[in-house]
Amino acid sequence: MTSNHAAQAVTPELRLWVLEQTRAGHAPQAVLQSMLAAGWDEAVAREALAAVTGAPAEPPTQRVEPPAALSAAVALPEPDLAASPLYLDAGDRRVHVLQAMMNPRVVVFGDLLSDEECEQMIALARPRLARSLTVATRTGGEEINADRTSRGMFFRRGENALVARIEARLARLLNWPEENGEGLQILHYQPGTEYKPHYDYFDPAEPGTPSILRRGGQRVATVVMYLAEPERGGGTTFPDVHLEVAPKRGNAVFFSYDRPHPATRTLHGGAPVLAGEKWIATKWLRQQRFD
Ligand code: PD2
Ligand code: ZN
Repeated sequence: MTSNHAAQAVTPELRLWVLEQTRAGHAPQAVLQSMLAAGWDEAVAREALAAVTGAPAEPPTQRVEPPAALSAAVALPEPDLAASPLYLDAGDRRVHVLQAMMNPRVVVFGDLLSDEECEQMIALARPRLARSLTVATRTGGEEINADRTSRGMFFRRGENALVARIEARLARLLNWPEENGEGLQILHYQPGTEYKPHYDYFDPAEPGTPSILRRGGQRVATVVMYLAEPERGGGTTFPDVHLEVAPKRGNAVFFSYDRPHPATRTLHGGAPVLAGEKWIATKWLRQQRFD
């Protein structure tokens, strides 16, 4: 469906489109929203809807904002894959490019971290791990979050030489300022634990989101680095595209999202670990400086 912003009237094309949407079972309000988001004048959109449904056209009410999916896309972190390289120079390390998908934007890297770096990260994180707790809405107390059964901790950005080195490497690899990154998060999964599918961006509909966004803006990309591989299970899954990334030590999966909306197809989760232990380091990248 296209709209003519210069002279808007109910065209046969628009009428046909509304008819198809209605027959496909879409609610009149949803069809109206789609027309508004595509740039149709509200009075014309309501007239087209009325012509198809047979109901009298309702007068335009308050201004309806286009949905978030159609808000402007933002600049994103992105490795330079224009020349289809097998390796990328990440400053102090040559990183392997193993796989790349456009929609959702997902890139799998090999050998991003050495075995020694993985082991050192685990050793530094282990004494500081804590079980994720959330407020129980029913009791008001605290309870274990069933969607996220791993244990974790955060390093401050540049907290030690190893963390600083990895952050500089990621900034170079993804062409994104180090200052826009959150501190690295380390997670430890034991058999039976998982991270249920979720989005990493902050949901604009949540009341707490505006205050979170004041520090650094939205998250626009994630890098999950595998520090220790389980024997079975524990892949990073992208259910919308039926993709599963194997949690191989030293490898990483990068994905970006240009708007905080499921249209990015970046729903992802950590599959249950079936045997062995899985350790990851996650780096979330923000739109602006995260201080
Ligand atoms: O452990 C993972 O594979 C995983 C899956 C989904 C990690 C995250 N999300 C995350 O750290 O955001
Ligand atoms: Zn995630």
